[in-house]
Amino acid sequence: PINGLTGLAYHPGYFDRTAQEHLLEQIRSIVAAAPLYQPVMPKTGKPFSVKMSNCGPLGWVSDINGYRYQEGHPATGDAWPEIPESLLALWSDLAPEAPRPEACLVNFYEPGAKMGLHQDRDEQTFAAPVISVSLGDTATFRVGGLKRTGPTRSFRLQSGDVVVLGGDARLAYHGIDRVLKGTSTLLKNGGRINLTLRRVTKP
Ligand code: MD3
Ligand code: FE
Repeated sequence: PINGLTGLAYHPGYFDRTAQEHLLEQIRSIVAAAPLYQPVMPKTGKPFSVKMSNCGPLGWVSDINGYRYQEGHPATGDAWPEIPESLLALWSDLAPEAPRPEACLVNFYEPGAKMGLHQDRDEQTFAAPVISVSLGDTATFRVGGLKRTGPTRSFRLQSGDVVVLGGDARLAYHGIDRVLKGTSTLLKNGGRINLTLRRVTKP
């Protein structure tokens, strides 16, 4: 357990290179239909350094008005593409008891992008875990406890790694400090993709 969080399960190398390439192809088709966009912070309008898209019936968005889940792409209004079968299979494997995921947030980190310490609390239920898949360059991931202040630990997430955040880890503070350039050959131009599968509504 990291920071005494028994609900955090780390699965290094869950996806082998072939499976990573397969997932990448599916993400390319998702972002062809639902283009990556640059979200902004509520109130301030400050842009995120991470670009985002989604698949699934619901997608997580952030704009000047707030954070929320919605059925359509913020720029095109189109429904999000379906969650690929391989990601539904991942969810069934690692969270067999949980109701099916409704949202898969696609985060794209160009070299230099980061994500500040935050909690994921825009969902209507925290009973289901969040499952994270990392692809491309290695990132330094930081996880703390249930309060913003207090001890944190950091560890590296490599291409193909999966993390399940359930139980007491579900509301832990976490963020991405940095993406380490040149650590993967999966993405031709470097950078990192993170996928997070989420249950949004109460089953
Ligand atoms: C720990 N994404 O999209 S994934 C996010 O790598 C997000 O893009 C990061 O934080 C990324 O919200 C981290 C790992 C992760 C995801 C959800 C968590 C860790 C978590 C929820 C609770 C605790
Ligand atoms: Fe998060």
